[in-house]
Amino acid sequence: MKKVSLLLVCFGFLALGSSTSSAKDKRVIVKFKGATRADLVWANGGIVENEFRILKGVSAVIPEERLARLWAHPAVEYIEEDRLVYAIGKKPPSQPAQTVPWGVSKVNAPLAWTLTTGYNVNVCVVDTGIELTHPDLKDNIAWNVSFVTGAKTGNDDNGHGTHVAGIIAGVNNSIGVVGVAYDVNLAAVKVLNKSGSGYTSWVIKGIEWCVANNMDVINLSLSSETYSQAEEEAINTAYNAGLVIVAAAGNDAQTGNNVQYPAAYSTVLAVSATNKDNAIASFSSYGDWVDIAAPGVDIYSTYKGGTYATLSGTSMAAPHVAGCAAALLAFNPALTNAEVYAKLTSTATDLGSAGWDAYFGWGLVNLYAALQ
Ligand SMILES: [Ca+2]
Ligand SMILES: [Ca+2]
Ligand SMILES: [Ca+2]
Repeated sequence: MKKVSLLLVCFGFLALGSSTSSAKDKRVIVKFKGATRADLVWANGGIVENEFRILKGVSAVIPEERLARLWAHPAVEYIEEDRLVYAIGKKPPSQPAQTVPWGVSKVNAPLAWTLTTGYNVNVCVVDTGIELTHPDLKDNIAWNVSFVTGAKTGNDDNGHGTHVAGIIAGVNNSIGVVGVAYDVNLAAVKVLNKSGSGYTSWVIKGIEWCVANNMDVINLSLSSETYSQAEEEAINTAYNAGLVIVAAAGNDAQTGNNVQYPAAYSTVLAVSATNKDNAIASFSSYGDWVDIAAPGVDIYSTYKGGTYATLSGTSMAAPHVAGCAAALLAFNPALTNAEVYAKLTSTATDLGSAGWDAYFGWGLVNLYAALQ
């Protein structure tokens, strides 16, 4: 077995069983004035899940943009959210007020938000999944799928992928955090299990899904010290299909600084981690394959259980760059992946020794500069 680790702490890469659903669909209860008209739900692109006998209505999943039209139909009495109900004492934690995490500010995302917020760009988080019900993420999760044996959906039972997703696209609302590109469509692609490990074959299936489903950007906050020809071929195919592929450089600086894959494949943008003072993180792997740097120390983001957590790792650095790539693509959809790589690296803020170096690559990613 090939071991792949999450670049947060050390973790290992197996597949099947998949499901997809769109969270931009809404779960609703539809009550009718007379006889139940399930046909109206179907006619509006919805899926009827239950027909009630106790009242003249149905529960359904329906695209948000069709709700108004359905409600306007004379046969419909009302539509309400199919709200979550909790066992007494099991309410989710109350939500903190929204703050902008330091890393999001450091890459100049807030300055860029008047120009782009990532709208209409599709970003695959190939990881432990994303918590599908997280109040600060759910509105941005458009797809979920699992390639982990025993896991049926892209829901995150670990926490790592949820943290990564919040850095890219925490929702801009009144709670929690806000992501670098808070209007993208996220795909929760689960390839790592509850303990944060998975087989290379699961990762390959995840990348295959991203290509088959017209994704624009893939974030890979995972790694292995062992080269895989199959994984490299899958990533090269994704690159040749036009996708931007961002990977964490690894957390191996103090434990051998071995070359890390997939970061070291030539078609991948490899990201090292910096702290608040723009110094390289002590754990951040370095080498001639590092392309760019981003915040990765003490990063506050979304976490499982509807909560938030502060974590460190190149796992946290890569999604800052993935978010910048998505925002750049939303701003200029004509850019190729090679042009996105070139824009981000040529406009990065040089750190360390002059020009490219093995710690920071071309420097600290700067979204606002990349848009000029
Ligand atoms: Ca928020
Ligand atoms: Ca590279
Ligand atoms: Ca430099």
